[in-house]
Amino acid sequence: MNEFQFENKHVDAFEEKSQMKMIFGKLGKVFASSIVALGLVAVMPMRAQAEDGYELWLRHARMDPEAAAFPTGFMLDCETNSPTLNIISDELQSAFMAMTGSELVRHDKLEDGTLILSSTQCSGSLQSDLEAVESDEGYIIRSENGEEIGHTLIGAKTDIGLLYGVFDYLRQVASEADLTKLDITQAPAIDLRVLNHWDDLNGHVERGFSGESIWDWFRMPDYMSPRYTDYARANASVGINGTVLTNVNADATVLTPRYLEKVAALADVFRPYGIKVYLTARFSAPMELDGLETADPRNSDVQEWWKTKADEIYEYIPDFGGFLVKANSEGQPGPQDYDRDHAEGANMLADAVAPNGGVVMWRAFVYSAEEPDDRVKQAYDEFVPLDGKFRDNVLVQSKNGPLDFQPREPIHPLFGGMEKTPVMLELQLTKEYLGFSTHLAYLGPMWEEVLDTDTHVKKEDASVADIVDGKTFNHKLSGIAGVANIGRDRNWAGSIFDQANWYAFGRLAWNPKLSSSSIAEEWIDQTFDLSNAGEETVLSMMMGSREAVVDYMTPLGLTHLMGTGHHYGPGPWVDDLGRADWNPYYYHRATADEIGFDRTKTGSNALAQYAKPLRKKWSNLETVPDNLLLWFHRVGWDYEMKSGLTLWQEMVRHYDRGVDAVAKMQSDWLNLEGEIDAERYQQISDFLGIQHKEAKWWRDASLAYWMSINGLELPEGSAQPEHSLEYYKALSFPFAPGQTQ
Ligand code: BDP
Repeated sequence: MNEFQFENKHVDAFEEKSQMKMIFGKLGKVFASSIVALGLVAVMPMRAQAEDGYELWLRHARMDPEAAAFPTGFMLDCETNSPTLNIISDELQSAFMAMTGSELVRHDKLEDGTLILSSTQCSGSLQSDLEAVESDEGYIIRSENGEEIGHTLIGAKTDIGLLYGVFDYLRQVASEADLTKLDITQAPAIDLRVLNHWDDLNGHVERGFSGESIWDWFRMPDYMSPRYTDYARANASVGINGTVLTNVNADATVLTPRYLEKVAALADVFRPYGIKVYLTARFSAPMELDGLETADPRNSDVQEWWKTKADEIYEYIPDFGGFLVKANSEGQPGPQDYDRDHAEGANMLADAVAPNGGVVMWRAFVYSAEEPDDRVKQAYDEFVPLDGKFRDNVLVQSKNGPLDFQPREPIHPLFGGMEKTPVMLELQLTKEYLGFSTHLAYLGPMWEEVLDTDTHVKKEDASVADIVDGKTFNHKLSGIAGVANIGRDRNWAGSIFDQANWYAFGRLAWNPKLSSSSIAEEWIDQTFDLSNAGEETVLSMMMGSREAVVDYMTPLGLTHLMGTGHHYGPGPWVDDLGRADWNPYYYHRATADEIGFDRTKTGSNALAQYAKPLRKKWSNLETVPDNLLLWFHRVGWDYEMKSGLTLWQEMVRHYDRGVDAVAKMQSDWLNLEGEIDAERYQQISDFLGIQHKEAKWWRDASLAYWMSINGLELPEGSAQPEHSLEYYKALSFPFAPGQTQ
């Protein structure tokens, strides 16, 4: 029994909780607003059991038993059994108990209203029904309304596909779909849907803002926290099928037997949920662990070492997924230390895992020891010449933009730039550059913007989504990675709204063409029990939240202005760090007359890395969107914007708009008091308070700095910064969380 089920089985406490939910929840949507309007909230009893967010989107709130054609029971039409099938039964039963208050009985023969579950794997049947399902992980959900008897079929080729189908079915229930008219065929568009944990073996999470690592390495494998099961369950519920357990800034120790035993224990927990385990490989591991003199990929002892190591790993974990590697970047060892290229390094590891079906995810986030003329050009310059040289089981993993998970970047030119190599998309769920876990920033719209961007490398549509899912260049392998925002906080992600980023990552990894607003709606449906008006409010807060962050941090294509090291708060003035491209100044280059980074032909010509239509659009001041202006161009402070305002006036307008948007989120949230359980309501309220304070800090400090450079006054009606520039410059945060160790 896991913690979710434990809570659900404590029916007494649960009943009381449910009664409250019935007042404000799905049952009471219509009545809730009138109760609030009548001022009756004050006399409501307090909830016996507060919600703290642990249950994520899998709370299975109580529903009106009359409202839907709930199944009368379920039947596992299977000849064999498996741990996954047991999970399916438990999941269905505990979900229906929570939602309806009564048991979903297990039938052994077909009755009216039965939910029938079957997979080719467990019954050998259903083959023809599943012809349209393109993947072993896909499924169908079909209402079959015969003359006498109606039932719903959930079918899949594998038990894991069936588990995904069951989670989808439960999502349909939560979103109040008509359960008598379901006709769903689903298959994931992307093969590898992987979380990347930047977790160190000592429990620290690099760029983690939700507590320590959930991996309790020290106590494993003798103590396996129930959280690991809950983690697997949550991932499976949104289709995530892989997890890289360790930091890309890797520690070779995880490859030693003592740790492999722990990794194997985790893999055992995750397996029935369809989740494979991957590890980060430190390129110099043969030297560190076994005293080899070199890690040169051309050295046969080194090659042999990796083969033996890979075989050893497969003894512990027969379905080990493979390696994720950060090499020759930010001081990490790699093949270039021996004058070899990325392909030689990646191929050596690929050869080691290939006999057992493993893959290598080789990161393109490279940052060489020498200063480039423009940092954003480096990955393309290093990787494109290697296209065609990688083994079949290598994917090149690229961040969404060419710099580093900024609030807004153009797409990375590697998407479309490499035809023969599958390029995997890396997104960052943890909000290193978007206000940590206290700022509400729903990242769905940002990822949608990236996935929808047409790379123009083909005549027909070749959006980033089409490249990543392998269709544009017909790749057999495809993948997407999300840098996890998960830690040991009770609510997992540091805040309730950060759970939505985990959820959205999974849903987009399954189907990168989904809209971020439909994903947000699903998440809201499952996370809160709101009136229709309440749902609308939360949806509009979420959908506008990322743009608000862009506005108050890095408007109009500005980028990388965050405080040094920890990336907390503004530091646009920083210009004295050891290397030019570590400094915010490098990215804006503001003088009394101009601001921005010229990436056209007259500047670094980074634009040459994009296909012609994109290059033309972004090179031209007439057609470049305002939101990328200063990323690609250097213009005067008095440059006339499309709005007719000067650049300076427009910039100030954006900063003001960002702060106002947070104030609006605060007041919108206040209106929801009483519709949301006290603990989650209060934390979100407090976090919005922090966000408002920090948005204002960002605005004030940035404007104070820009004014010190351009000597301009603020437009009329715009408030002066609260403090002097010296005040903001003097702030220091030695203990800000998540720093690199
Ligand atoms: C940067 C982070 C750093 C990571 C690096 C990476 O600040 O902690 O190690 O990315 O992705 O954004 O390798």
